[in-house]
Amino acid sequence: MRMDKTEFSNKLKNLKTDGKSTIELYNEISLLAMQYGLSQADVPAQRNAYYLSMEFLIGRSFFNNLMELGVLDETRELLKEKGVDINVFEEIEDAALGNGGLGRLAACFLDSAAGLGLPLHGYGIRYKYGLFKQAIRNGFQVELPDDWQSFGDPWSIRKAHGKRKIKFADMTVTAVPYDMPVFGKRVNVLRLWQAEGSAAAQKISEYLYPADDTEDGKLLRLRQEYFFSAAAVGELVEKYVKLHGKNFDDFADHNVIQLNDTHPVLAIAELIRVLTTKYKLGFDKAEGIAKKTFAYTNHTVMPEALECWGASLVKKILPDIYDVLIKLQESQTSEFKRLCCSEAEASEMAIYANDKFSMANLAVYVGNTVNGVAKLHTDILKTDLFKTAYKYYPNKFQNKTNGITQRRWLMLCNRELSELLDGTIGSAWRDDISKLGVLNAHVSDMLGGFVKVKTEKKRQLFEYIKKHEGVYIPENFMVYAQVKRLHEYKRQLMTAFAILEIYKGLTDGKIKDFRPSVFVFGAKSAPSYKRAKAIIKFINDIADKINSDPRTNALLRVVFVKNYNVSYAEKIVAGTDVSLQVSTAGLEASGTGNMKFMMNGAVTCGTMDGANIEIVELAGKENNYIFGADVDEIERLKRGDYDPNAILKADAYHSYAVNTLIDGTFSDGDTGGFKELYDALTVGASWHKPDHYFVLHDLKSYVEALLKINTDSKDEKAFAVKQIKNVANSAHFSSDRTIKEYASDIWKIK
Ligand code: 26Q
Repeated sequence: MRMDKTEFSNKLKNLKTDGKSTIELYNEISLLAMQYGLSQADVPAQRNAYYLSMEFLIGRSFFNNLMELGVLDETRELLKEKGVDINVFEEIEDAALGNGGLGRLAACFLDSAAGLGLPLHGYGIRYKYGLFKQAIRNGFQVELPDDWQSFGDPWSIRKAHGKRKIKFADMTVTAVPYDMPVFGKRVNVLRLWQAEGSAAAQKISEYLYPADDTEDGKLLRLRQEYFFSAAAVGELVEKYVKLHGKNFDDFADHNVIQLNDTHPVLAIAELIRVLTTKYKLGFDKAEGIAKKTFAYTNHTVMPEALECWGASLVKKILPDIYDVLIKLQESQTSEFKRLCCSEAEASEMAIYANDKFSMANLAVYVGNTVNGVAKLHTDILKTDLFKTAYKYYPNKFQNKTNGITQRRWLMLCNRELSELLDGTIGSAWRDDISKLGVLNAHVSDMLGGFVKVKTEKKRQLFEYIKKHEGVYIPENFMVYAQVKRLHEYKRQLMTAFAILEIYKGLTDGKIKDFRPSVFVFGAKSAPSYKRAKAIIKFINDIADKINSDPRTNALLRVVFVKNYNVSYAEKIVAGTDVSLQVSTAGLEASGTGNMKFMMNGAVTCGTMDGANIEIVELAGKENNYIFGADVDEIERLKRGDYDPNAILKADAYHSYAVNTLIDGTFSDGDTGGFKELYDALTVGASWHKPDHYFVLHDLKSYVEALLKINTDSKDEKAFAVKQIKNVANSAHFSSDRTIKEYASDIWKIK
């Protein structure tokens, strides 16, 4: 049933709110908006791009969808008339079907493609439980199930007639699609598959990242990856046959499939399997079609995050896929012979080696393009991770620097700044983000307004933190934030040490005239990642100590926000002055949080890593704070005899901070976690040298950068200029720009 805007408004006006719970209202309004939104659905495009991803970190759909449909303000007003504050819907939990940057990127991409009117659709898994909810007990992370569907799921439609059978050697699973429309200039679809059937079958779509430290866990993850890849490929082939018949010569003219990291790479083998078995194509022909259809994005250079599958595991549950993979290996071997690769080169690029299948090598071999997600990252792919492949297939490699959607990450999360921009440069930037650059000529016009907006967004953030964490932060405080997955390479531990050094400097009088500052952390650790969990405990202990010390707590506070998620991020990015992006150079592929902060007018305090490099290139080094070793320096340190213990001996402040791990200042509750962190820095472990993320090497320059920021910020106007310059040059980091590049250089869609 079609519904136009007037009808939507009338229905909303007539909505009875009395006596209804928030959840009831949420479902009713959402369903109304769905009906209205789906009335705008388009005719299918001739050529479509599909984004296969294990994660879609959508967050809350309610506000975003109403905004995309152009009815958010009206709904807010109408509800107000009825005595309902629209913010009550903040009670509705996020759909956290992802755990970090890769999943959030997928969500931003879908938003941008719909916004630009480009036919890009998503395929993923409809997990029953999203990323765990994080509680902090006694400073430790505790994981609780995230039953996100308990509020209802009005933004999805179950499409029972689209269900498919997915066959494993030991069971058959039904994949049932749930469609989430993505509203914009076009209505695209995110299709998430739910596993149904026996209890074992249902398990496949139960959890995001089942623990994979056991054989059973690995098996389940393999099933998940094949499950949604096969459902997607099967559907695309069937659709093609319906429209164009069984001649597959044009398959790649109508479909392009983007593989979001290595997790969906089995889709390649599945396409070849279906074409060769069901439609009797020759292997070479099927391989040729796959080579035209798939493109691969790499999101990490950390070897442990590149998916590999044990050959016996694959053979056991997916014997036909095993056969295809072996044939691909044979075809690869003959191609390498033709190309005269050396044996060493061939084994480096091999799909099958040491009884394992490398999903990365498979994706590089078959992928029509291979892309990194920031300039430096793509360079590292070319010169390091995939250097041999780059030598033989240089034309496959491309860079596509990540982006974020300004609709969620500016218009929605920072209405105040958005309205200020309208008043300063007009509202054309809302339809064409590249117009934001106009602001460069109006920085001084915006100074006063900007400071007011920032102060207001900080006030809102502090109120939220008070409500959720019980920590009070006085209004005049500067905000430094480090929010991201917890990982050693991201170096939250280095920030913890820096805070301890500042704390000591304040207590012993070495640091004077310090502008009151709060450090805000938000991070979830993988449940089995012991060191990351110890770092969370350490930060929470530091927060307790500093916040309760009357000598310093008018100047310095620390908050670890629990259950950091997309909705929390929306508050934090808007209310932050300084964005902390301090990964070891060469290891953060891009980062996207850095872009969100930039767009909301925070300066970056960071290393020359990932997209930070492009951020400071565009916003100006003078408007940001870069410190620490760059990639070349890190390479030299790795080759030389880097000695963190010498640094510790020479610097009393460093040794104070690091020693708190073992001198009884804090207690890890006899878990041994703090000692383990200390040892990782000072003696190393069987798998790594001491301090292999170079925390101690960069710590001194980090503290100096933080103190310089603190001093600079006392000139409120000069500091606001830096912040505004960041906003003014952030258009490049809109995912609209990124998606346009994918659409023209890789997907060829219009
Ligand atoms: C691999 C094997 C086994 C189990 C899990 C995994 C696994 C799961 C998730 C490996 C990697 C991920 C997630 C990676 C991720 O989020 N990467 C981030 O991607 C962002 C978008 O491109 C970048 O901005 C970040 O720099 C990058 O860390």
